[in-house]
Amino acid sequence: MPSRTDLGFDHPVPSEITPRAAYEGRRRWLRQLAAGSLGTGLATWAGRQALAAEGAPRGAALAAVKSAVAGAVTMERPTSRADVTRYNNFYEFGTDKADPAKNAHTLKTRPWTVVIDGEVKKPRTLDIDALMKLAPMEERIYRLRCVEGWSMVIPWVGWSLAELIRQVEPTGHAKYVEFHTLADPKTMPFVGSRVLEWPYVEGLRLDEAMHPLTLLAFGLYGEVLPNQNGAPVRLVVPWKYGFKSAKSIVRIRFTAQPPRTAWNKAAPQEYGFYSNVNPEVDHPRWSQASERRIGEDGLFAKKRPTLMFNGYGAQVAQLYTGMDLRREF
Ligand SMILES: Nc1nc2c(c(=O)[nH]1)N[C@H]1C(S)=C(S)[C@@H](COP(=O)(O)O)O[C@H]1N2
Ligand SMILES: [Mo]
Repeated sequence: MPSRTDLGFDHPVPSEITPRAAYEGRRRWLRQLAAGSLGTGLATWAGRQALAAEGAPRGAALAAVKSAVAGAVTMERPTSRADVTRYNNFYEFGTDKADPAKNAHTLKTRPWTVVIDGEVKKPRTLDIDALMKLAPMEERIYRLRCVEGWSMVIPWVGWSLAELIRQVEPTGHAKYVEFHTLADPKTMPFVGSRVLEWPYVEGLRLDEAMHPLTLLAFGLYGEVLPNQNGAPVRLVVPWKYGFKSAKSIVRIRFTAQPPRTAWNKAAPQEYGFYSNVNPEVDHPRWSQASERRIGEDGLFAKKRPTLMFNGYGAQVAQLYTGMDLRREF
């Protein structure tokens, strides 16, 4: 992102979380395990992985079924829960990777409503708990590639955004979907700072939003989302750079015009509307040909080659046939 360099020496130091909070979180987790309230299958597997690593205090379990969507489960080794919950970009809570884990405890995720409006026949205002019940939770293990040149593998819990879109019935004018995120200066210390224009807004073309891989996520590692990862609901678009995956969403608006998005407004020559992962189109200030996988970033670790569409080309390339992806980056 424009304000930082990415030298690879900014990996967070061990947890800022108090030992007591971590300890209590783990005890609650063990009680849930003993009570058998963790659901079955992958969610439980993810829970055990979570137990093995430090990170954010444990949240409530979120049971999920294995996803049947093509490409939804990579066999690559997931990034540790500690890294997923401590190495974050969430500028509302600060611009250092360790800031969101330190500061996002102030985010209030209940009550929380999401407004769905604009070019739809059935606009709705949904309480977060009602929204969560709208479709069965699935576990999706996706690669996440940040535009800064690093990547992770994250086991998300959620369901395809398409499930919601079908229910609200977009009108014939709907061509884009806009995602508005919370901008609350009382709980978000960096809202008001001039790094970005707030609220953080992202957007997709309607067909991208309808793609089965586009996920509305409510959890990770078999638990509700930690605040720093965008609780209580965020977007995950695995073939696009991470900044498209807006956190802490409060409004989903269908529009005829292309949305003005936060990073595009801040630096249009650097961050295009599409922002598909593309190793052949460099960022003006660095190459996008390779990436470092968080957790593998020792001094002598090799970078990994970045894959077109972050490796999801078989599923999504047809969305872009006929487009010049250098021009429409
Ligand atoms: N509201 C909001 N959403 C956001 C961001 C942000 O600063 N604010 N950062 C984005 C960026 S740059 C990335 S890489 C991902 C990081 O998600 P993670 O911290 O859960 O890995 O969130 C994205 N969503
Ligand atoms: Mo990012």
